[in-house]
Amino acid sequence: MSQSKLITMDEFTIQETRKFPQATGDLSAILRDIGLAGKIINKQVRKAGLVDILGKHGATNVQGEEQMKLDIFANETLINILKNCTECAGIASEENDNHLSYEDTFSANSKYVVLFDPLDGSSNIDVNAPIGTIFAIYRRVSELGKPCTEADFLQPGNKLMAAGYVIYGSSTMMVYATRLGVNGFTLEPSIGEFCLSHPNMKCPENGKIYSLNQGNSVKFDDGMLNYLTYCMESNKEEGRPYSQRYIGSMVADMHRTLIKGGIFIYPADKSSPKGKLRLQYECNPMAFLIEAAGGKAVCGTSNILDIIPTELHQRTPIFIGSKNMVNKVMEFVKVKEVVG
Ligand code: AHM
Ligand code: MG
Repeated sequence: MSQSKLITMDEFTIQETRKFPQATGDLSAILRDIGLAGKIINKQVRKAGLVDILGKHGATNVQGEEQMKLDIFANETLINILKNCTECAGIASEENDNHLSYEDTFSANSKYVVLFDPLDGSSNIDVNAPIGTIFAIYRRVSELGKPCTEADFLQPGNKLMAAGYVIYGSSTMMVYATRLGVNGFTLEPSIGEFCLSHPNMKCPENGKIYSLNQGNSVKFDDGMLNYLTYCMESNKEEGRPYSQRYIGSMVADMHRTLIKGGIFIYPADKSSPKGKLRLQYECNPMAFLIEAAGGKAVCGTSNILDIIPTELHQRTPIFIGSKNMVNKVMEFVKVKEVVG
């Protein structure tokens, strides 16, 4: 990135906002604050390998403060930063049973709510594999001037205003989608700014990688098993057998899927009939983003974004990625209804 061409995420979002004369810039303020939280979380993630030297999580550090677990640290960082953001009325998080409505006069008049998984894939911390923060931003449906309500957080994905993730990988990136498209920003550590590095990201229509926890296949139904056979079958013209890649960190698996194409799957199985991943702060934001990039995301027969949520922490099976690969898997797998 040549310095003269650097566009910071802040500059970019403001430029995008100006394309709409009626836009107030409130959404850019939230994206900026999520970016700020991402930078603070990133700093802590980068130190994670040092905890054995500097003191284990849960132990007391040299200043006499207790070391916080990284996922709790990430959660508190997001909650506190968004509380200070005058545009955010409240949040819901994977780490909290219920939504949190910010009880101050500014927040009561704020138009947006944010849902997040503060540190997804946290079981990967120990092995230095990528992890991430996933976020989803809705315009609230409850009355302005009053605290936000659960209904604000139970909107379907097709009502999202923006969504994305921060990936703490070999570099740190923030990728977010609005209805205008998907853009990726790489953290330039020397200036502490996310800078536009991946403009107008598109998920290739076809791919050659399937990504799932194949160790669970003893619990899969026939549709899924037949699809796996299809992926592993030889067909030169169609580029099969496909490669299998699975990091076990949704953000990392989705980042690869977005850039290289492919399909990421977390299906329902005999022990998890509703799948594992959470609709509101894992699947919907990723589905919104991948659709904005030209890809597709379904729970079986219907689009993820059309599911009407009934619970904050509800799960859904997910098939997401390159459009043609998702269409193909739908020929094999049928999941009619996913509720709760
Ligand atoms: P988490 O929110 O507890 O970290 O769980 C979500 C993670 C995803 O990042 C990943 O896709 C999946 O769980 C991996 O699950 P599994 O270990 O069952 O393959
Ligand atoms: Mg998670």
